[in-house]
Amino acid sequence: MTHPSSHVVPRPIVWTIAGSDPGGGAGIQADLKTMNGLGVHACSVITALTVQNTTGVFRVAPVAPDLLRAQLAALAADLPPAAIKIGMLATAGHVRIVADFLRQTDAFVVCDPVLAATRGTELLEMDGLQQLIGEILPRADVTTPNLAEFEVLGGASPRDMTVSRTAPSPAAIAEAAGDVVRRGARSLLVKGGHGGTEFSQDYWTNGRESFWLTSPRQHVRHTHGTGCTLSAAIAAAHALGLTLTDALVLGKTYLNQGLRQGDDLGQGHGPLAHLGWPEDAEDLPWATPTAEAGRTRLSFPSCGPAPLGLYPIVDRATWLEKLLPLGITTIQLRAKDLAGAALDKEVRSAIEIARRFDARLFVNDAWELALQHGAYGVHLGQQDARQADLAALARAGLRLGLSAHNHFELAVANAARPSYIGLGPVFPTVTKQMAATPLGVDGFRRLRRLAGCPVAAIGGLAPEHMPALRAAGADGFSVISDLLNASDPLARAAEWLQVLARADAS
Ligand code: TZP
Ligand code: MG
Repeated sequence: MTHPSSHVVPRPIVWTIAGSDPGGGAGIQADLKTMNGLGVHACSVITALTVQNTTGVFRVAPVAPDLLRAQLAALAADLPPAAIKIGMLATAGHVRIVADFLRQTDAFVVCDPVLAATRGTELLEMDGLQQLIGEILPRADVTTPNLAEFEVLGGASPRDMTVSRTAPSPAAIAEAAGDVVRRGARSLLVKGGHGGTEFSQDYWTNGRESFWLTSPRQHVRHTHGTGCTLSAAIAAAHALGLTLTDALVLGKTYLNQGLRQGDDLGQGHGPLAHLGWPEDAEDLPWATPTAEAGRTRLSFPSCGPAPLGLYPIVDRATWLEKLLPLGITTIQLRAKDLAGAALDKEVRSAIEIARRFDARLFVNDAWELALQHGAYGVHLGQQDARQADLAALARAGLRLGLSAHNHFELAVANAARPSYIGLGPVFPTVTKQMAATPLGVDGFRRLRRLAGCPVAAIGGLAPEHMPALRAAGADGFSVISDLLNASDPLARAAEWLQVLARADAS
């Protein structure tokens, strides 16, 4: 017998192991809303009943240990998890039961080390803390302390947790996070949400790599359950196929959306809004190597009101002479095989031709030549952008295009507020060796919505893809092989322009 409602591909299963919040703002209830909205099947293992509302936590009653064990066993036998989010664990005994269970699963694990309510009510017994550090953190793919919890994980006395002190410096956070990782944690996301500064800055490290995620601080009253929501979103996003770093970006984006759109329920700190997969570029954080860079975001000029349109990528300036007369308004010179004087000559020639046709020429990689010769813009991959002097390009008024193919790279690009983003590969491409799996139209649409600037689709594009990609929000269509390898590239370009005109008219 088939169930009419059954999904073709079953949704991934994600567990939350946490405490119940009858007010619906935090704990199990926040986790279920988050996971459900992001499109996974959520299971809940309850560690404790709390009595709380938006004004505070009044009672905590851990469930009997055998009940915790039984819930885990029942779910493991029938609904095994792709990812697990761990929140409040209440007692050392509960920590031990969960740690034992984690040895039997290879699920992705996010640990939100809930130690006390914001108002100070203890949510994990003191002897549970050492167990959490010793047995859960080394198994959790990421642990997400707020600043107070972070200091306790680093060795501060838990009694100091609610004493508000000045926030540690970024350097101190990075150093202390490195220590916690060296002592066994797999990776840490130290959340800056409780600080008092203009930005909310979170620091992630696994001991080898690190970055900061920054968003404007939102001064809102409904902040109950932010930690639960973030960790639940990270677990759900990973279960849906995002990498850890993509899931961290998606999690913060989800949280920003909930903070921005929440309403003030109750007399205290009310719940966030839960609105499903985030779709507003305003909510995307930006990723930078340092906290300082996160507070001094760059910004590049717009490419003007005309859509990027058909955007060929060519290896020689002579292509501009052939293609620009057709009415193409955006073009990129990507002469990977040239260097030195030959590249200089090619860049100058392309700039001169583009000026004659009033076209927007982006120079790939050779940003110093583009700057020196006054090109319209520069296009850089993620690796090249790290080595280029982006501030100098911004000061000189050049446009900037940046490549991205996932949530994390979109957040990296977002730090520079580029003129456009080249998003792909959308389809398999033979032109460039790429580790990334193609986004497809749906993946493109999802990422495109979070980009706060025009987006050019790239990778394996052909004219027949244009209507669907236009509908998915593509402003431009970057193409190499379909055009340049065609038997008659100019006829093929004319065909592209016709399909584009039809897609725009419909
Ligand atoms: N970046 C992502 S895909 C790609 C680049 C440079 C190659 C696009 O070429 P094609 O031949 O249009 O697939
Ligand atoms: Mg490059």
